[in-house]
Amino acid sequence: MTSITNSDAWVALVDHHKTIKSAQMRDLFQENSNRFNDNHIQYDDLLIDYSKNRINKDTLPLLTSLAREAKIDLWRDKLFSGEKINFSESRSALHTALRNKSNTPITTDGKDVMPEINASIDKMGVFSESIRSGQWKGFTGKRIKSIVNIGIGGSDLGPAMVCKALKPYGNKNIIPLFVSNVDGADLAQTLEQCNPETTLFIVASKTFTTQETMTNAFSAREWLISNLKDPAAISSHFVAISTNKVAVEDFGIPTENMFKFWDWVGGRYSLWSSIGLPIAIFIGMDNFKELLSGAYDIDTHFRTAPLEENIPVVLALIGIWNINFFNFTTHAILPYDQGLSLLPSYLQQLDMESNGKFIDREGKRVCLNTGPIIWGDSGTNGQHAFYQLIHQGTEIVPTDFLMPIHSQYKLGANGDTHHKILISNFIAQTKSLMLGKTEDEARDEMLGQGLTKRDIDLLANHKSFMGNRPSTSILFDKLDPKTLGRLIAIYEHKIFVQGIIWNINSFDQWGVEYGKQIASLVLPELRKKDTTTSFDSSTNNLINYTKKNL
Ligand code: G6Q
Repeated sequence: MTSITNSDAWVALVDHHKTIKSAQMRDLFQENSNRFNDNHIQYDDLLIDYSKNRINKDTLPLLTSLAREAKIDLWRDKLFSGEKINFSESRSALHTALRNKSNTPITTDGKDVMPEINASIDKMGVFSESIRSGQWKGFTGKRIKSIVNIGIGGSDLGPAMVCKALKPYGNKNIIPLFVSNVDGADLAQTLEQCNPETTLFIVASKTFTTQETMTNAFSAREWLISNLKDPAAISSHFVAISTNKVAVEDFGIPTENMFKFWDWVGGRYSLWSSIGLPIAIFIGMDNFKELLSGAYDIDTHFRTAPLEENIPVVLALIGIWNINFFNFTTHAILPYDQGLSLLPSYLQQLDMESNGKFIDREGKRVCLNTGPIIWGDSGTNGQHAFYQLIHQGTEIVPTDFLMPIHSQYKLGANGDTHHKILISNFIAQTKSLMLGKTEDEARDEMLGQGLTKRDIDLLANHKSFMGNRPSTSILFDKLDPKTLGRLIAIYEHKIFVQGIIWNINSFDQWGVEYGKQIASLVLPELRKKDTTTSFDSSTNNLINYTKKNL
């Protein structure tokens, strides 16, 4: 395939960029009073306002031509039909099958995956209900009160993020806890909150070989047995989610306590599968199905909406515009909802592990920037920390603001004191990032405040803001399971579209595998008594210094 940068659409965008690169959004808004109307998408209660990006009426049509040139529709069909588009691992990427509410057959390796998916959902439903109802008893006959998910990366971030986001829907008698880091502090501090008689461990690992997860799982098992004084307790307190039946059995977890998933589900796309078990236990299977159904809505929208009105496509194209034409290579996720405080870390993995790649599908080095650096924190906390750089730094950071119209919590007068303050902060931020404040405006403001000419001269530049900083606002009615499913699926498909335009495989993760591989080289050296000499001098000395002082 010839590089996308040689395509007619790309060349046209390069020309277009020359004409718009110095345009100021404040002028564009003044010139076109319909700018918001022309640049937003409404889908049910979701409102996507992308008008505060550095675009004009020609930009999106040119970008959608690029998407057409990259054959987005063809790749979209390959994704949904189960074609092995993750060619470097010879796998399909069938996370969409996990929420395929239509239940139409989807085939990979000649086999329809839907019957197994449906059976897995049923098994999750029965099990989660038995925990929630108290029918499932711990070894000493008590009901389960804490569920501890032991997993890392894709086997942790999704369920952790969703359980936090949907806490208002959670069972008040169950505490979901998540242990991921092999740093013993993580497990030890979690176990301090647990009673062995009422704790269920969910060991979540696709491979069941991941060093961090297995180390934590073995220590948790030891803790349980030493407290309950009987290895037979394992079957009442441990379940596993994995593709590796043999390793699960070897660990001592009976097959009936094992929840399956499949190698065609990538870790970071797996919260829809049995990896979502902690979610199902916490919020109940009906709510878990709502989450799936929200994602299914967006799958359908992604497959059917015209490119110009297609939310994941438009967000992806605006991202391409910012990254590849303006060279804005980071992207901040700023949820104005405390429940979504883990969304930036979740999307950091989803995006950076999917598109942080420099080799294209043909095995050649890419000649353009690919995945941006994703970061962020919940509003308004970020405002009192890193927004300084977003407003006045030398780096321009495109941002996504996410905002529910209604809070799940009613506080203050009329029950909305907190929420109105939160909303006003979000709106004020997007407005100011776009408008900025000219030096004259800063001077006038200070004059009005009664400052002396000397002080005004001193401060005028410091108190001016360049503005013209791109942001996209995503509004929704409230953070419920269906909406969260929709939001996650929007980002999944956005990332997919960008990967197609960059011609990279968004579904492998050799960088993660590399980390797993190199960890096993150093550990034996740390365990040896002799001085290590086999690596470079820095590595040898780090190992030897540690050994000497351990
Ligand atoms: C996700 C990655 C990675 C993976 C973890 C855990 O897409 O592959 O984050 O989820 O390394 O792997 P296991 O589930 O096999 O323990």
